[in-house]
Amino acid sequence: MKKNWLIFLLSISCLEAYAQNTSNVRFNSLGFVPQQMKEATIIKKCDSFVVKDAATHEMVFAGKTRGPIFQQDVNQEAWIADFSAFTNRGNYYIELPDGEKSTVFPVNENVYHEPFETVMRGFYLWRCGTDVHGKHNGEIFSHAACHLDDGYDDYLGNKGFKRDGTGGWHDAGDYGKYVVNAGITLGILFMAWEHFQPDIEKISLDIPDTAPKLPDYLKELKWETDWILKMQYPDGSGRVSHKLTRVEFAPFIMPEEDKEKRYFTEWSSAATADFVAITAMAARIFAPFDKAFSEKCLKAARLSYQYLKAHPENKPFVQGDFKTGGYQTSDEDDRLWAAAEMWQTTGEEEFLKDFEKRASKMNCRIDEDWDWGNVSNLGMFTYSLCERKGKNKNVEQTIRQNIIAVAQKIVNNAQKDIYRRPLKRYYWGCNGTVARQTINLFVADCLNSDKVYKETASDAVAHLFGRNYYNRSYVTGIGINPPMHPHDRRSGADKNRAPWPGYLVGGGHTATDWVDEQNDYARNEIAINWQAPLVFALGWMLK
Ligand code: 9MR
Ligand code: 9MR
Ligand code: ZN
Repeated sequence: MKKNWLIFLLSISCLEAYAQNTSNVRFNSLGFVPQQMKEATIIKKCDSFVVKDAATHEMVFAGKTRGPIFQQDVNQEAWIADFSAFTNRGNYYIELPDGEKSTVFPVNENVYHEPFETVMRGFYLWRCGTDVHGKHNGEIFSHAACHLDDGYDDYLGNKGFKRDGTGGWHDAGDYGKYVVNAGITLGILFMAWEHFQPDIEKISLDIPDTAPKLPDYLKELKWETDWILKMQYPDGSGRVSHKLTRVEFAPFIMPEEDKEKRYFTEWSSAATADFVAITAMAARIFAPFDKAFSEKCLKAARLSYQYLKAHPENKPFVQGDFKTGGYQTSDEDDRLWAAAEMWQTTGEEEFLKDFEKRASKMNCRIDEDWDWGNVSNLGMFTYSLCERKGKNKNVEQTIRQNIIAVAQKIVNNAQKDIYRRPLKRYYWGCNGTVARQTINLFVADCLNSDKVYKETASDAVAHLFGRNYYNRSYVTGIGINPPMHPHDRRSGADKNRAPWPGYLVGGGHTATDWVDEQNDYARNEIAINWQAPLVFALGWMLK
């Protein structure tokens, strides 16, 4: 009897998921801030729409749609409903002339708070070298302390020798730890702190007090920074190991069951340069809270910078025996970024000159579409927003113009897309890039304030939370019909039905081929470098 009831309830919830999935009215399922722009994409013919109060069913707004607009890549016609003028707090739904009703959405100032908290807490739940636990929708997600033997020096010519490489975050759905990917991730998270500190500080993250006196957000970033410091070679040279992983990927087991040996690998110049950039950032960001730690970071940054200066050639990482993530990338962009952060932190002219020489060589290029393989934007943004004196006017002006021109392109892309997706391409991890483009928009807004930048950024967030071809959220545990089967070893191996919460999945490789399947790691994995810009975007939306 009980079992039958369960099946009955399950089938109702499946039906509900199905109904949501086929809804023709798509928008940010997190809801809207009262003064924010409010739009929905409707993919069936309709000239008008109304907004109704979810409790009283009274009509609170009526409007005409714009459309039809046909879009090739999804092969759909769309009508756009704009109800920005409606600013009353409450819970509402959209109703079409034929009676179709959307799902219910809130309008209030706090709609981004919980998502920010859950998405940022995802980093805590990714912690390695400790037990973790977090609650979401009444369920507990937890594992015991893992990878306490990290790691071995066999590949650094010291067979069987173990030294401390514990801590940090797992990279993704796998349990490896990779410096290049940690670099872009921490860089973006530090940047979010530098710009949104007052708003971020108000949000408590429900994480253990592993760094007393630090705000929760910085506690979490220190966890990863502590680990990355261990990736510098113990020989005092300043070189930095490219990664710390097993030789092959682990099967779908919990992290504490993953007992294979893991190794510090050989260094790469890209990893070393990223190390410089983030330890330099860490030095200035932790300075007001922990002077000793700040000094330790800057010392480590200087050492690795000196090594790179003495060894200007690109030193690639070669996989050799390893089958885990490659993150192979040439180092010009990483070195540029390192120089920018060293300058911002110290003000020393050597770093400024180094940066400007490299920036000129790249024609002060700003990228519209960027990920872990190309972090020059991070260097360009830091330089551009830096208030220190002494910049070369020509370099400064060119970078500024390029930042604004590229942001305008991103705005145009989004405005042409029926789902307001700001990115033109689809590929492995492109949802992360959609989130990352909000950083371009933010920097442009700092240099040349215009409300269209933040509107476009909130459209990007809306896209990731349901205003899309699937009418689904791409973030586990949050928003409309979220992913249930991410490529994540913890989610696959634990006993909960729901996946670990708060994680952005990578997304399709065309406009219509995303699938919510665990085996499809190229479309449905989670990863720290996609998560960080989502934190950035939500951090911006807090204000
Ligand atoms: O699980 C791995 C995932 O984290 C990586 O992103 C992906 C690409 O490097 O590889 C996955 O591992 C697969 C391996 O490459 C091939 N055998 C099946 C593994 C998935 O379980
Ligand atoms: O995000 C990476 C993507 O850009 C690459 O195309 C892909 C194949 O090399 O690897 C992705 O990174 C994975 C890494 O290699 C291993 N951990 C999981 C990462 C996300 O899938
Ligand atoms: Zn671990």
